[in-house]
Amino acid sequence: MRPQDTATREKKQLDGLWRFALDPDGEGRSAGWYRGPLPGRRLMAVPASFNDVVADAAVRDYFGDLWYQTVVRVPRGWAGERIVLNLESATHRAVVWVGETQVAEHEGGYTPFEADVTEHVTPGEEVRITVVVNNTLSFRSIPPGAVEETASGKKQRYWHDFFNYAGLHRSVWLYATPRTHVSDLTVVTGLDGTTGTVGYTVETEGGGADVAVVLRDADGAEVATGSGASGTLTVADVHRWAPGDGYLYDLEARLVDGDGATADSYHLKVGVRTVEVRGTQFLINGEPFYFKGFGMHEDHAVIGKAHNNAHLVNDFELLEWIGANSFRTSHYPYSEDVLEHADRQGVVVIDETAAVGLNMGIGGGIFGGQGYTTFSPETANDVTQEVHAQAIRELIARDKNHPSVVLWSIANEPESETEAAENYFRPLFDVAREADPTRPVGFVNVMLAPHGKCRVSQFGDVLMLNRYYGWYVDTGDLEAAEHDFRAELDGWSTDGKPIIITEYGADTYPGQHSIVPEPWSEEYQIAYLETNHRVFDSVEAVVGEHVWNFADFATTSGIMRVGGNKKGAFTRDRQPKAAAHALRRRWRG
Ligand code: BDP
Repeated sequence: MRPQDTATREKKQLDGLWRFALDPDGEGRSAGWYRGPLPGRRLMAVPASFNDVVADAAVRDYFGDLWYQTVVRVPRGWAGERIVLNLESATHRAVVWVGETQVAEHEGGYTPFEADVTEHVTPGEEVRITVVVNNTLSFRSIPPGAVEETASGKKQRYWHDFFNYAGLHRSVWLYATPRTHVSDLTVVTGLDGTTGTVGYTVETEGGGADVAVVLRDADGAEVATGSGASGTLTVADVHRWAPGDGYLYDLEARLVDGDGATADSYHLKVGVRTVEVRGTQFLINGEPFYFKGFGMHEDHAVIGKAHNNAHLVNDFELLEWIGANSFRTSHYPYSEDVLEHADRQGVVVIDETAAVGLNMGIGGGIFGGQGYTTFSPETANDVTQEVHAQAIRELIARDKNHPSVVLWSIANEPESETEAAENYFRPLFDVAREADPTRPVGFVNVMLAPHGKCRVSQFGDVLMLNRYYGWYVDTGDLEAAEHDFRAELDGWSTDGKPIIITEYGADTYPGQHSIVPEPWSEEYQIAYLETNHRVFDSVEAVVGEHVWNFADFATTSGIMRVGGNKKGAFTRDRQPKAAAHALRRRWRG
């Protein structure tokens, strides 16, 4: 649960400039760098990816341990409270010390973790917080990678097509709650005609207390109350949460002690809506929904994958400008601020884990990965599968209450045409469904595993396809692309499931023009999109189109990439290419 300020809780943000040190010899842990000030004088902004902040290639491409440290005064008013240290993310894993005591350890770069530090801090006094982040990717991490020996030393390799930005990308908090407190809250909403239902479950820690809940509308008027740790509230004439109408109620969960006083209070924004897959339709509130939008990235100059509110608002403004109603959090869980904003704006989200690049048939776009087998005892194995399962659980635990989230994507373009892939993925779908029985689950299929060959799609509720007809295949030949794409979709249509085209796109160098549609030109990007759209419009089971990508983004160096991936409708600094205007015409009508 995110840190909050409520009648019983307080939070203190620890963002700012932290001490920062790279540890290329890996000596910091054994030398106990957490016991005192970090060596060196370098400072680093938190939140930020460290890579592009420093003007040095050795820093940008660094992998291994990197250390962050700050000193914070614990508010004196927190005496007697439970005090918690919360990190919204540390990419890709971290160990945390408060003073000289290790308080937390976490694997996975995009989900939050926290530690009860009550016993290690004194309200009113300063305390040193040290975090060692490690950004190395291996076959035991999600996403995977490998460290290889080269003529110039060890190099980090990975098979996903975006730069391995790392560090403390999101906020760090210290917060206080009463000892007896709400420890989790789950809502499931339903509709019965004009009546809405809000099923809730409140979990408590730290002692016996009664639970009371109040649901208020957006104006603050009470619309339903309940008592007990779980129950169902009903709302007559409910204002539904719907695409384009991010109406939110406020659910307050209160713990009440023996004297009727409020022991703890926690608030959750609730959007009342339903999601259902029926045949080839994707229904929101019982109505067919067509996804229009993008696969996105958390990616900006200088700050890398850091969360930034100005960029958040700007990106959503551009989504609205262009007429998008949805996006996918390709290829990792985004900051929870992004999901809260999607809730408020009525933007629909496909929420994805960081399982990208589990495919040795591709890499850095479409080629590469040679020299490895995806699934084997040495590469992705049952340990990897458990790390992956945990990534799914943590994603769902964090995002289960967001009305904007309508579909879980448990992986992007993994190997899916082999028996090993089938065995690896089957249990992971169960993990997702057990964690959330209310939303559909899928994974994103790559063109190397077309209809009839893919052995994993059978487990999904929805088919999510990334296809590059007219780019990686039929390059420059849009007539062949149209024919081949339609033929493939006719195959998938026989599965009787909704199809969302989760990626289609063409690299486009802004300012590159051509009188005939020539790849890389702005004209070609438009012609490519129009070709794809003709295909989608002619296949009934297609219920969505997400262009790859919303904006140009940073990648590793490679002969396929010119200053990063250039498939954006917008440039990296969010200026429209000609295709953005064309999409706007299609999506806004
Ligand atoms: C797909 C990946 C995406 C890449 C894209 C591309 O899902 O991450 O950026 O292709 O090559 O393979 O542009």
